[in-house]
Amino acid sequence: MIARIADRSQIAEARRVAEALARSSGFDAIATGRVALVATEMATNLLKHAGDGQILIEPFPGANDPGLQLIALDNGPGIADLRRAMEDGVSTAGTPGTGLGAIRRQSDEFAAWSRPQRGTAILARFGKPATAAGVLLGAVAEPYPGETVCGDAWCFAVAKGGPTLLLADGSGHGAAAAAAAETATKTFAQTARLEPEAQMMAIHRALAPTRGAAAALACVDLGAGLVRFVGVGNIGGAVVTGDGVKRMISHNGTAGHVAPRIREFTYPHDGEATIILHSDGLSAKWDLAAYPGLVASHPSLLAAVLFRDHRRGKDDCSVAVMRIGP
Ligand SMILES: [Mn+2]
Repeated sequence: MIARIADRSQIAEARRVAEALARSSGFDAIATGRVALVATEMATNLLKHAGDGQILIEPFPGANDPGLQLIALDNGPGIADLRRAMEDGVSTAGTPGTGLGAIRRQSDEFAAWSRPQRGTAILARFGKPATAAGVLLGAVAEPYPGETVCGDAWCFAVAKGGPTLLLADGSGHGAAAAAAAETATKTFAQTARLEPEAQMMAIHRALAPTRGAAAALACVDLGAGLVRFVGVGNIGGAVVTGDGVKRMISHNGTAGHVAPRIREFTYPHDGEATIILHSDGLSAKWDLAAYPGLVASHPSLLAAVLFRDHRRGKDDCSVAVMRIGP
């Protein structure tokens, strides 16, 4: 969920929400305390350095363990020297700069991106995320405003063809959309021995009793230097390499109901690539040229900054990012 931070009373609210998610995710008291402390520091920093901002407080599914992430986002002046700001005792606002250093110490994974005039994004992750050698994952998924469940879902697996990322956007929003998206991720996880087109076919069949979903999966063939992409319906897909950004092609349809063409498209990569999948809750008009260094930062920060600036607002919104490299 999104904790808006515009005044001091919202610091405690962000802390409460983060604590509740940590407890319901199965974190022990000590880990829950660390999550609460980071939420407090993030909220305090947003007020102090940017005036206002938001904290995305989300589960981040681990392989076997609970996981969650907090991402602080603002449109403030940005931090000119991130490394220096990390050192305790240094703060551009003239106060003891314990914020970023404390957040880094308390979290299991930490990353930051900031540029003058482009604001700041800070990630703190707790628990071990599902991953594989040479693969870094990030995502944000937030429900339709006012809903408590998100009708979009993503999933990662090392499938037959290689590391594979799936994103599903259940039709509409609310519980029925979430159920359709969850059927897609479960089927995806159970069919990792299949090739991409066969996996999507299985998802299409499994979704028949549900409301249906847009779905896309991207499989990285490391040996052949290809991204293999299969999409049904409106999921935005892009592969970013040293040669630039290539948008990937989905066919029209609704997985579970109408999918006349389930077809794989391939895109070359040179061993290093960033794959972005997003639901139509994000406008497709994003341009990475506006965000120097963002594509090389943590995938959850890339997902979160696109969310901050390009969320449409009247839909579930999800962005999942997979980076492969040496
Ligand atoms: Mn949607």
